[in-house]
Order: sequence, then structure tokens, then C-alpha cells
Amino acid sequence: MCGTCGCGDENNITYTVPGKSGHHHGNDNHKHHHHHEHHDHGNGVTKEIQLEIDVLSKNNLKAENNRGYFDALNICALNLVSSPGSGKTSLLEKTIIELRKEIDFYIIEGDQQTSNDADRIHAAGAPVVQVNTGNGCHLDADMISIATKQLKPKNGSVLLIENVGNLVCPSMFDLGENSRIVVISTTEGDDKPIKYPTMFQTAQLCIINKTDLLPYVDFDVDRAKKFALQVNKDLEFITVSVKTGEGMDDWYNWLKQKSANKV
Ligand SMILES: Nc1nc2c(ncn2[C@@H]2O[C@H](COP(=O)(O)OP(=O)(O)OP(=O)(O)O)[C@@H](O)[C@H]2O)c(=O)[nH]1
Ligand SMILES: [Mg+2]
Repeated sequence: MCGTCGCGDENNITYTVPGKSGHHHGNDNHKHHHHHEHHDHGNGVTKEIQLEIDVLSKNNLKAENNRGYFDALNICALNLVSSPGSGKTSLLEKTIIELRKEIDFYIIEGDQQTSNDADRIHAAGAPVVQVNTGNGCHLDADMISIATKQLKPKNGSVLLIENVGNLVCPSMFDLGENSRIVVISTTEGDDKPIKYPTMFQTAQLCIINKTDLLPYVDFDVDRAKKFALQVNKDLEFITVSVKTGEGMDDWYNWLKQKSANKV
């Protein structure tokens, strides 16, 4: 997991709201404490014992807190994961424009750097916080807790979380979401579900995007689905082209049902 990829330098994480100046940096209050120091003065000798606390179990505790908060406010939280460039932000932009009269959307954008995606979401008309993870390659539950406090989502709203583009690490980090949505696009190759199985195992919905490009790429939708079902037999699929709008009604219906039932 991320300990091996140099991920997670808390001082590099920033939280930005488009249109407002200044960054909010991850500070000491929000630090993960990976170590605990214990001083034993019993025989005059100070022993220092370092206890490695499991990063993932700490994340899971925070994720449960988030889940409790979302439940209490009747918020439907969805975590969108994918490799870079599958079309997550494009999907969110179109969804906000199309459904904002029916649904109150709040967005958390995760990227290593830039506020490009948050600026696009802001322009589409939804409240958004950009989380820049610096060296980090995923969002964690603590970041969601901090960003949610800034967003202050209304009762009964939908919180859409766009994770950092990465098919590996984000799969390990529960954010307290109701559902995880993995987006795969037709330019990526139809074997991704078996090469990166954890992402597909932990998702409830798989959106296959960029169907407009199918005539030009070697991507077999049925093969991709077959591979994905091998790692997760319960996975649902929606096939779309965000660009042409093909299939988008299926996604809107899924989203409306999800936000009504919160399951
Ligand atoms: N042809 C085609 N292009 C698309 C479609 N959806 C998105 N794109 C393009 O794909 C590129 C990446 O789209 P984004 O929405 O930025 O993708 P993303 O998943 O948010 O990217 P990261 O945040 O960097 O991971 C852009 O050039 C989009 O215009 C689609 O349905 N068809
Ligand atoms: Mg994006």
C-alpha cells in the first residue's frame, strides 16, 4: 500500500475553495499519528517504545465517523475512482448541469496538484473543495472529514467525491461513502479489471465511458464486463459517452434512485 510509494506527506496537503483566496494546509490537528511514544520510568531507565499504528485501521475508524455524519444528515456520499483521464470531472460537470434543479450537489475534488477540476466544477455551479494531496496518491477519510466541514453539505444532499486518478491506492481507503463508482474509459484497454482487481472488487458500480471512441480503439465492452464480473460478480454497469450524452439517462436514473434510498 501507500507506505511503499512515499505517499502521505501531510504538510503538502492543501484545501482550496475556488473564488476564495488562501489555502488551508493540513495542520497538526489533522495529522495521522503513526507512532506512539511510551516512556517507562519504572527503573530509572527511559525506554521508548514505538507502536506502529496501522494506517488503514486508523483510516477505517475515521471513515466510520464520516459514515455516521453522512447518515445523520441523510447525505448520499459517492466515491468516484479511476485511472487519470477517464472522464470523472466531465461526468460530474454534465451531471451537475443536468440535475442541479432536483439534487443539491456538493463536490470534493482530489488531485495531486492544481485546482483545475474544482474550477470546472465551480463553473458548472456546485459548491466544491479541492484537496491537493501533494505527494499523496489517494484521498483518505481524514481529508474527507476536513473538506466536508468546509463544504457544510445540506441535509439530504449528494456528496460526490472525485478521487485522485489512480487505479491502485484509492481502492484501499474507505472514505465512509455509501457507494464506490469505478470509471473506466474505452481508451484504457478492456483488461484493466483483472490487472487492477481491488478497484473493481470494492466498487458497486462501473461506468464505462467514451463509447463514442469505440470504432477507433481495441476495446470490447463485453470482454471488459466479463473480466470485471470475474473479480466482482455483483458489479453493476452503465455504459456512457459523456461527450455525446449516450447512456447518460441510465446514470441519472441510478443516481436519483441512490440519493433517494441512500443504500
Ligand atoms: N471522446 C471522449 N472524450 C471524453 C469523454 N469524456 C471525457 N472526455 C475527455 O477526456 C479527457 C479527460 O477528461 P476528465 O473529465 O478531465 O477526466 P478525469 O477522469 O477527471 O481526469 P483526472 O482528474 O486527471 O483523473 C478530457 O479531454 C475530456 O474532454 C467522452 O465521453 N468521449
Ligand atoms: Mg478530474
